[in-house]
Amino acid sequence: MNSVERARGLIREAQEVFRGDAATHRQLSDCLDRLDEPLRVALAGSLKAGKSTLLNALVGQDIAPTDATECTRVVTWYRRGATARVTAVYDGDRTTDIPVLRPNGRLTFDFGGLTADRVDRLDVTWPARTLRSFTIIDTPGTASLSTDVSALTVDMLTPQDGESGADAVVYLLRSLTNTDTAFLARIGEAIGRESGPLGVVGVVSRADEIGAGRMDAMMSAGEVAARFAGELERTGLCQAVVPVAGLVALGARTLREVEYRALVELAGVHPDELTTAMLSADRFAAPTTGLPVDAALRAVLLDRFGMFGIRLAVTLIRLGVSDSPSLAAELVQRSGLSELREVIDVQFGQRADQLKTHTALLSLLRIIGGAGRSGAAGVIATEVDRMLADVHGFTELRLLGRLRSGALRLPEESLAEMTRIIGGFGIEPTLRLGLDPDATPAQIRSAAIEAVQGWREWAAHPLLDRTTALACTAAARSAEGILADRPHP
Ligand SMILES: Nc1nc2c(ncn2[C@@H]2O[C@H](COP(=O)(O)OP(=O)(O)OP(=O)(O)O)[C@@H](O)[C@H]2O)c(=O)[nH]1
Ligand SMILES: [Mg+2]
Repeated sequence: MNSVERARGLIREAQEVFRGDAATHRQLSDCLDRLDEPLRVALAGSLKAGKSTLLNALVGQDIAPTDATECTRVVTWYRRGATARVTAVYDGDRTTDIPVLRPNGRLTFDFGGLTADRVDRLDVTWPARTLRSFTIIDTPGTASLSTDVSALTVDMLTPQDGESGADAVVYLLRSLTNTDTAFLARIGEAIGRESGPLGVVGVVSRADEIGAGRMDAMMSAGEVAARFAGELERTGLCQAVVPVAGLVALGARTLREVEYRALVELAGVHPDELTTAMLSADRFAAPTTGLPVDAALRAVLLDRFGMFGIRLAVTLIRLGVSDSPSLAAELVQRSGLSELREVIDVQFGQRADQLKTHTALLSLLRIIGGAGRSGAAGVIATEVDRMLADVHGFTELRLLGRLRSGALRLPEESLAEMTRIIGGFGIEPTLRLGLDPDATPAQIRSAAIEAVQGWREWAAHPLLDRTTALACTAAARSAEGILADRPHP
């Protein structure tokens, strides 16, 4: 029986035990239902880190207000629905529809007479494809651990009841501050229960602004932010770190023909002249620059792509990109969004069941009152604790975070191999074993046997410290898992 089914079974058993307690029974039903819903991914991070912009870029549509005052202070849930609709839950249990406005083309949610401090949550349903696989939760920026709004985000990520909470987190930051490290550690503790975070991906956000001025437009965001990403990886708090320029990505995914034509016109300007006109944003948007594109449209470009995005687009057009879909694709690739989507798929999408099971087990423990309970509930709680410690997928996720932190004493090559075998690049057996996708069952089997033996030998190495030896044992177990899943030839 796989771990989802085991978790379902335990929740049902708990329902039996709490048959007579309507409130607990309902919480347990919610817990069960959640296993069939899309994975809940929260976007968290410091103030103005670019969370809402990144959400829009991931969805490929403008659905989350950016820079707006009231709505950015409220936790907002984006779910898939047939129609676009925004509902505020306020004053405890009251709800009201919130109009969506676009003054000057900028999306805002009109709170009317409501103020952010009265609103517990905004629920947005939207007909967007990405939301089929993920429910995305946009959280208010965290300034420090002590402010009210930060507390809202912490509560959301580390829920006290069975209702809310995220299964995975994308944490955005522009520089690694103590607040960020403390916050990440806190999330890690809560989500992974002291043994390390489950499902946390770091994003070095607004990557186009890092090293601004010095930047060569053809450099990918990755190159610019790689050093910083390395620092974040060494904290061991995230499974992967990706630099992303969300603004460029969003602009690209929603590129309009009129914008494309304006960029083509700019690309036709003599390079020296354009470089001078683009020395600063003010200069670029000024009414009199002698540039072919009118000032209003230049301001729009600046707002939608930023200076880096415009420079990058112009360079790409000069290099021969000759239609708007190709330009959009190149920009998305270079913004880091493609890589982030891949990482989200590998770390969250492919492991959705495991992440959801993990959240469900923690909720179950909270609902039934933990292992201190006696009787039938105590037996269930003990079994939940055992599952949390034993489910190998959980171990793999915790280990993925630590692999890049330098905590394991293994050669670089073996670390890369360990990342692969525990599913760091995808959970398909061929990916784990580094084989061709069309490898035969016999090839998979023999490679898996070899991997089991190799990692067991490492684990038994007398000079290895305990942490590293345990990690090698975990890698051997991952390889055994591949063997266990396939019938003997
Ligand atoms: N240059 C650049 N600007 C960005 C990028 N992402 C966001 N911004 C700008 O940064 C500002 C804040 O962006 P938001 O997406 O609202 O950031 P947020 O983290 O949601 O902000 P709060 O919710 O208020 O904490 C806006 O002016 C965005 O246009 C980016 O990748 N590059
Ligand atoms: Mg925001």
